[in-house]
Amino acid sequence: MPLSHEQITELAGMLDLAVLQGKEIERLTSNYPELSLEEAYRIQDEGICFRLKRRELPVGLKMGLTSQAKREQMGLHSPIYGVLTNHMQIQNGGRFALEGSIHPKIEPEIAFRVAREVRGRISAEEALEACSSVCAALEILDSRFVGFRYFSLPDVVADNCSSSRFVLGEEVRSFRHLELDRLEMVLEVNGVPAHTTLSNAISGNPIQSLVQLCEILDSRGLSLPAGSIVLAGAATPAVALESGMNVRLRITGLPEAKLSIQSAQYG
Ligand code: OOG
Ligand code: MG
Repeated sequence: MPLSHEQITELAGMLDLAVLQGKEIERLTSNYPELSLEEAYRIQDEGICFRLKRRELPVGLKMGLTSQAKREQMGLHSPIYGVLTNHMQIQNGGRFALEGSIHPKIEPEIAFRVAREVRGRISAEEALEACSSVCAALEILDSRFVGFRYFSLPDVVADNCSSSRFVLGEEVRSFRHLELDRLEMVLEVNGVPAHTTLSNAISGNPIQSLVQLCEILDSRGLSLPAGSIVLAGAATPAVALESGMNVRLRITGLPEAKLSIQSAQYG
């Protein structure tokens, strides 16, 4: 049976409370095994409305499950998107306190900023033309579901694709010379490489994530607003965060993104 608007709002409220309290909850599909992807995006939309009511501002979108590495890590197999707000952004080189998180992880990404509104399906060339800059990005994930595992695609979509925080490296405006599918990406923890890969791990070419995002948005009758930042999805599996970690993402031709992880008591 399709969910009523009241049920959609109630599930969004449960997830929102889990974020605010930093407490994990049962995956939604254990009670609603027939939850559809379409309903899951509506739960996500409602969850974002809660944030906007708290005066958070939407700043962009994130693609998820765009690399084989991530699809294997999560056992889920199609690209999905979530919404980013200003509250989720941490300045490059800043600190992240673990208190309030459930089971946070970090992952290496590439981000694009789109200069103009993008409406409808677009080609990779059109996607590139719409971008005003590219940068290295770190995403912190924190699933609201028990153990950060065994959830389905509708669960994770409803949970705004496990989004928690993100960091952007300095944005590069003259990027046309970069071969976006051939950049080396090194995720370092305390100066030691944790994962190394090429940027083509992300959708074959990270710009394809933007193409896919526009496709999903179009299928929902939505467009990508001018000025949005778009995370293209992680290139490697995510790494669990621990207090004291210094995390750095180095990408050929792009300024690095970095972050230090702390326990607030000692911060
Ligand atoms: C889902 C979010 C995936 C990515 O970059 O692939 C994601 C998850 O791993 O819980 O953000
Ligand atoms: Mg991600």
